Amino acid sequence: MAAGTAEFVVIANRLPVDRVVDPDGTTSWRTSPGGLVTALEPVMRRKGGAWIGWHGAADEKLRPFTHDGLQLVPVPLSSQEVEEYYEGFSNATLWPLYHDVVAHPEFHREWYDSYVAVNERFAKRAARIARKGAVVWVQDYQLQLVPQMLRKLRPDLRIGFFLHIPFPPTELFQQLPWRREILEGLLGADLVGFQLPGAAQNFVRLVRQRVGHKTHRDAVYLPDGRTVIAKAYPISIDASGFEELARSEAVNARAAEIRESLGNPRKVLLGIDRLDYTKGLRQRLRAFGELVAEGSVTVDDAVFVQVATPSRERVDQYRILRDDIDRLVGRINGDVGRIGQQPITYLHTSYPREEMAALYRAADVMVVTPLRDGMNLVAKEYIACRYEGDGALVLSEFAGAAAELKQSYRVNPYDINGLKQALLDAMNAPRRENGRRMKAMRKYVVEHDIDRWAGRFLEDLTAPREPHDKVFRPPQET
Ligand code: GDG
Repeated sequence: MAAGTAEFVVIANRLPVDRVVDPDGTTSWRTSPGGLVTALEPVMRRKGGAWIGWHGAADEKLRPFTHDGLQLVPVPLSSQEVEEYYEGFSNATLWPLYHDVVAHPEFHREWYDSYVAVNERFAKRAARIARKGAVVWVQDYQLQLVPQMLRKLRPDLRIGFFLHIPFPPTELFQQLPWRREILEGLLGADLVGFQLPGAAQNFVRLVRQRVGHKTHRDAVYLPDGRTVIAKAYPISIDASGFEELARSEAVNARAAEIRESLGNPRKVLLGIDRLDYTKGLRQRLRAFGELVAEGSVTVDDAVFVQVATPSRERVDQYRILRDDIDRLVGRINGDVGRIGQQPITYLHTSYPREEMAALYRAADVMVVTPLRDGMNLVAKEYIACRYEGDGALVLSEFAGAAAELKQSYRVNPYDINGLKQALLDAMNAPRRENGRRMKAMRKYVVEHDIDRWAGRFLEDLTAPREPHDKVFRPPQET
């Protein structure tokens, strides 16, 4: 695409497309299903926007191309950068650190150097294609230095940043050897969005303590007269798209087939997650296993279907987790299963959206029990698919979604007894009780969908701003 032409630019670690190889060997691109691209597509088309991101293959340079009317700008990554910037600093340092250190974060200086180099590449690419005064929206933890880098190159741009994962409490964030660099990187944006108000407050407090800027509520006053706003924008889903899919005949027929092949149990419980140590799979499966072992639930009564989508398979912690879960499921099924009747159906695979919707339709109880999660879209997708107003959601209080889905059965996932009780409550509640809860949650999710999320963020990002006149306090030592 020609330099200086894009009026709206999205920067994300990945482009919203996957490469597919057809049987005859030719390759083509398919839009990857995801709320973000669905929400941003209309804005991108209207404004002649561009999306900058890695295309998913290491050591390959591609020219910008158009797919389905979207202008895509691929950023190359070498295999060493995939190891150090992506698998290393992003997924073995920042990811565990930002998720309450539920796994141990690793700090390596060469990983950070690679993170800086890759962030710089993304920033330069954006600086080249953005039109004067364009709006640029940077996504997520892999690119926290981009706002500052981009502002240096192009002070005329309006820059927004959204963090999809939690922002840690100050005590944990302080562990990061590059804490100040990350904070300053984010402060290059005009608007920094988080999933929850608490995360925005953590950020503002850290900026005050560590960088020494003046702050007031959600505003940070910079010495150059800029004001950075840090606020919560809880993300959501394409609720009507999911509902439409869920209402289709094919999906309902498939849902019936799924129940049938599970032996038509009284209750089907379902978990769908990327196979990630933040998602609380161990605790959830143990709780269900104990219920069956002690006879509170029989195999005719209930089965648990757990879909664990393969994820980050080259990162050590994820390999260990996969083996742990394999063993745990094997042990539970071995201990309490009967011939032809296994309490847990475990699927380590990913499915098309239609199959996901069929699973949501087939499930009486959706079990979402992360140890820490920015939002958790699966919880909202389940609700969108329950158009008859039935079904129940068991939801961890440590998922961002818990702040909104107040009628769920809320649990502390570390409390196995509490978890067992919540599963029983959700399974055994009268229909009317679950109906009342589900209707309230549906109303909320339908009203607060992804369009509204993107609209609110972009409206705040593009609102007129005057330079402030706050006195600058010199930065304290860190
Ligand atoms: C991060 C934050 C935040 C899963 N398996 C399949 C599949 N999925 C889809 C789900 C859902 C998405 O992936 C997972 O979203 P989550 O929100 O549950 O979790 P993360 O991937 O960890 O996402 C999270 C999110 O960003 C958005 O801001 O909510 O807290 O961690 O949409 O449906 N989709 C298909 N097949 C699968 O097998 N098609």
